[in-house]
Amino acid sequence: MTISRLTASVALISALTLAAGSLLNGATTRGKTTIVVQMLGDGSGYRFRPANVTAHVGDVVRFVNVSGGPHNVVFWDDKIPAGAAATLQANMERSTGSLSGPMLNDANETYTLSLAGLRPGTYSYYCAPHLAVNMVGRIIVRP
Ligand SMILES: [Cu+2]
Repeated sequence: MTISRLTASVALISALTLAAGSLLNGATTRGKTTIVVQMLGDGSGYRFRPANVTAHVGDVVRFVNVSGGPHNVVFWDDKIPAGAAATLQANMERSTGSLSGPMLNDANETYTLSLAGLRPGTYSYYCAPHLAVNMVGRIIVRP
């Protein structure tokens, strides 16, 4: 093999390696994940379970009214990332007010919240009927 052909081969291998790297990076792109958070009210108190979840932009959080309802989800406007309110509000289907989700009155009723387009950071929320008994939770949104 001549030097020039060897150089060409090395160049080709380098190009293929770069291409493979790009494919691998593409393959690690996450799909949308649905995270379930239960809403509970029973002898152990009122709570979201799990109260703290870590998700990624584009994931979905599905709240399920398990017991002790009615429950809902309301985000504190000063306990979310700066500048995030408009997108969060737009993502809150059937919203009944500022950063407020609908009241879930029936057992097994669900509320689905998309995290699409949200700024990474911590989003803290509460259940309006049970804020006084500390029914609170938070979603940590990672890029
Ligand atoms: Cu509640």
